[in-house]
Amino acid sequence: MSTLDLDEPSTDPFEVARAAADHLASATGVSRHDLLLVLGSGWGGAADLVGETVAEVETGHIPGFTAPVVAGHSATTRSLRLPDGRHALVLGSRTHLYEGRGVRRVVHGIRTAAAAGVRTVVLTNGCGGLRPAWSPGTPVLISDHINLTGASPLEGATFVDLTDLYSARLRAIAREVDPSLDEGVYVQFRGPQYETPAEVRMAGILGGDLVGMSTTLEAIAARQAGLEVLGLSLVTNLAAGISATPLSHEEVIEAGKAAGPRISSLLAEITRRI
Ligand code: 8IG
Repeated sequence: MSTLDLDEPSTDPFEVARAAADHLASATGVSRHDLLLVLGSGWGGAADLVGETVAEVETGHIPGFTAPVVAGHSATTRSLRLPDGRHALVLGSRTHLYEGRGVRRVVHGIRTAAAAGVRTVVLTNGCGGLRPAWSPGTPVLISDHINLTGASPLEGATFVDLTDLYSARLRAIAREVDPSLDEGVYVQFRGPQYETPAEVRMAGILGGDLVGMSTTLEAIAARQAGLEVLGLSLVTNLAAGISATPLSHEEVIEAGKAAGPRISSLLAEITRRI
């Protein structure tokens, strides 16, 4: 077994992350990065206004990463140069828990970015909304989360404080950019099936506003690594039972496309200020 095999329990995932960061540094020619942007469903084109692409790397070639499985997700990692000279890594795809490849793979991008020098991460996703006022295509700031996956990226007795996990400072900056942005609590289910209407009602009773299949494990790993986290959800559909129509992956892709221009400029402007 290679010492870089994330599936091997004796492997140190942080060592694999350092190897991935080394690979990125040589493949991009950028020795340190400042920010990480993770692009979820609907956010694929949103990084184009953030900065100038310095290099593009096949994600599957980076140690510890695997090629994505979800249609509509891209498989490259980009290095962007922001107008002020800072460097951002952009992950155009993520590994989801429902893929069954283990939590280490789900958070490997976060740990790699941290090893590459990143101090701030913007986690984006497409999700279902519980508030009828959030029509498909509405961006929402994540204020907190409820992790219903039963999983954690932390191994052993690793006690990490999650107070203010979704940085109030970064949320305030986002609201300076767009004062109309609402905030909500993101509830992660394991998926890959969407929720039943009863599960959506449960999420609402528990204090949730958004339902999705990503983000919380990455946010936890980011906090463990000492990163500051901003979470941005794009409500691509009303959660099951909130609207009368059934959910479809096509609807999700369509809402993402329609919201493209707004969320692109939103992400660019926020990234510039954080
Ligand atoms: I896009 O309604 C998208 N992802 N769990 N529920 C869950 N994940 C989602 C949803 C949704 N929409």
